[in-house]
Amino acid sequence: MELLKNYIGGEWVESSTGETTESYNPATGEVVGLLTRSNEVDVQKAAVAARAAFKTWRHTPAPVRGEILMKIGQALEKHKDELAQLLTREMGKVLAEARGDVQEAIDVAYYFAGEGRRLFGQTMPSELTNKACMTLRDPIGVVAAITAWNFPIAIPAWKMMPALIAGNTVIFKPASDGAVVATALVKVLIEAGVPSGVVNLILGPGNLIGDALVTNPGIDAITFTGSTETGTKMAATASLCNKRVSLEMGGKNAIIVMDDADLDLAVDGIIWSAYGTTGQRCTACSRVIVHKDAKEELLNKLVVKIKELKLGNGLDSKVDIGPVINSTQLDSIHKYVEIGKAEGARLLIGGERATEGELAKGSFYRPTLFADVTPDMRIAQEEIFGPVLSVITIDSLAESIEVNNNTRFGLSASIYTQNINNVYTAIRDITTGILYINAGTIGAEVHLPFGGTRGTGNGHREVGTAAIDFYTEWKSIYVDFSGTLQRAQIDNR
Ligand code: UN1
Repeated sequence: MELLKNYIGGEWVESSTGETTESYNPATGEVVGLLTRSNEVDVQKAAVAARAAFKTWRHTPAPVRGEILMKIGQALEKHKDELAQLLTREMGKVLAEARGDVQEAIDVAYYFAGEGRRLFGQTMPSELTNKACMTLRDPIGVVAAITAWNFPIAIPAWKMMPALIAGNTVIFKPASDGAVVATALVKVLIEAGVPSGVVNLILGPGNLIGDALVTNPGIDAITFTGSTETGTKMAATASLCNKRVSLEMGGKNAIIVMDDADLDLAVDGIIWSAYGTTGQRCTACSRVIVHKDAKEELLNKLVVKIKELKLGNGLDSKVDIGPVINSTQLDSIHKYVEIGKAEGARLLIGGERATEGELAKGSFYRPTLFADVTPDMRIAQEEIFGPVLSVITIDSLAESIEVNNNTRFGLSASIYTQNINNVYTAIRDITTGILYINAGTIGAEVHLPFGGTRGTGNGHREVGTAAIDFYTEWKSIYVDFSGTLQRAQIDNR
């Protein structure tokens, strides 16, 4: 099997350790790729290459950088099918969703290609005569993009496209469970004409190279999507190095279903948000907060739909739910199911591995539904990242909003209601970064800011124009054309 290497300064190179790791297909257990395993020496090489490329890339006019992003979008379109197939083989999501993952990267490439002709600064008057003021956006320098396996094309693109359009160069460190796809993505970037050193790929486990990426003095900023535990440690280290870090971490996203909701519509949104991508989205719905008068009917409808869901290999077009990413995650999900039972929640369906036939070869878990969950139970508070849904019953809209807001995370939320007053109360009082009305908790579009409040992140947003704020420094310019010394705050008083 071909060894997948690092891509540093325009060359494919083996890591300095000479060691390798494997990436497995979670549906079949087969090896999908053999990966080089880097350490801090390789990080240093990538940092040097990225710094060298930064000198010319930052002077490449932003509209020209935009043309390269346009070509990235076109190349991704050309390779969409093969990338999607590989993506399903490496991380398991069903093919239709894998195509969506690639499409999200295409969208973000085109969106930020256009941004190359904007990157707006501001002009403003001076308080002194014959003096002009303006602001510009400067790139930060070298950005390390540390990404998750659950959107192995979209999330790297979310980070790389705004970083590149702003004039930064990138060191891309994908999750090991998505590294084969990441390598294919880098090949597409090369085909599209990204110059040597502008994007560098470094493969290896986060516990070996994560720290080196954060502390290396040649790296200026870090953008991370992954676990709350890792991200929080990373931010602490980064702040000691005075580095900017953007974190995209956990979620405990809820769908509120009011007594006036269209229940069939709500059921469709809940099934898609909770069990789509096998529950492995930061935005996945893992809590339903239902009004007591709608509860019984909603639960009955959910159980009927869950029974219809077909588990299997995501390459099979009849399959609804693929595997979870690996056996460690399978164990972690099952541990939470045991915790839920011990806490007194009522297991309605699921709650076990699926092992019949071919499923035994992979990491499959049955879609799971708990009722009679109380807001403070661990299964209602902690991110499970799997197909496990907890239903909490409430008496009023005010209570539903309080329960929604009362977790350590704040990524997305949703409300199903036909009442316009409920809608606007929710818009005003729900404190997540993303809110859907009469739609599930997943499916964010790339031209709106993406991110969450509280422990989901650290105040930054991905995609949309908001992302540019993270990848640039504001520079304030004062041009004095008076020919005399003018002292602000003094001479004009
Ligand atoms: C994630 O799970 O980290 O809104 C990203 C969504 C997708 C992105 C999810 N567009 O569900």
